[in-house]
Amino acid sequence: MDRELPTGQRVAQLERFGLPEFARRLAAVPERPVLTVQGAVRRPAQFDLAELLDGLPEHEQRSDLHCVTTWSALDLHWSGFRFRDLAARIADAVHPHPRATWLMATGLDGFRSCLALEDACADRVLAATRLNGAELPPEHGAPLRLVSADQYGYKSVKHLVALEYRLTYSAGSAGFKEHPRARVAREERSRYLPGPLWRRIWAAALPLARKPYRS
Ligand SMILES: Nc1nc2c(c(=O)[nH]1)N[C@H]1C(S)=C(S)[C@@H](COP(=O)(O)O)O[C@H]1N2
Ligand SMILES: [Mo]
Repeated sequence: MDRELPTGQRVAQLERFGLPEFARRLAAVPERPVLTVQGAVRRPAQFDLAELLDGLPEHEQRSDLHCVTTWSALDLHWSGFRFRDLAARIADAVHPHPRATWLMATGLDGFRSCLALEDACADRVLAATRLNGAELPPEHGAPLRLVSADQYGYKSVKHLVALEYRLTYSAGSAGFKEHPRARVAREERSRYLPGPLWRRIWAAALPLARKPYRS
């Protein structure tokens, strides 16, 4: 677990969450999942996910999930692979442009988030296949999800199906409400307006934001 709760967060139980428009888009996990990699690369590719992950060193981590809307689920036990190990294997095959320093990740439901390659390849970033000792459940991102422990939850894309290497940042599904880096320790909730202001906005909006996921 992380040592203390970041500024502006409150403890909550883990439950399925996301942007309201994705609440009803929980797609069935395909029988043979694939990962498409394109963008600023020499050889775009579509990988069979099982083959792509085969033989990568397994990795586990206990970390908290901090949603930008001010809730934090504590001490989640994720396992899978270090995202940087996966990225190295992918890069060997697709040959990214040397100045492609951003990665747009897309989930099966169409949710997108853009991470700095540096953030995606940091220590506490997993490509997770298991949660709390069991197979990753569909509501939490089966078959594979990003878990970026030091960034707000919107960077931890569930049901990962595509990666696009990019030369520049481009906002994902949450648009202006996202921050390119989204570092929790710096309260980078959004690119515009300071974190403490967003904290108040989100805390007030949270009951409404949860509604589509609870009904
Ligand atoms: N594919 C996908 N990934 C997503 C989202 C989503 O709606 N779709 N929501 C993000 C947000 S805002 C948060 S806080 C976390 C929530 O993860 P959970 O549903 O496992 O609690 O997933 C993130 N990843
Ligand atoms: Mo979130």
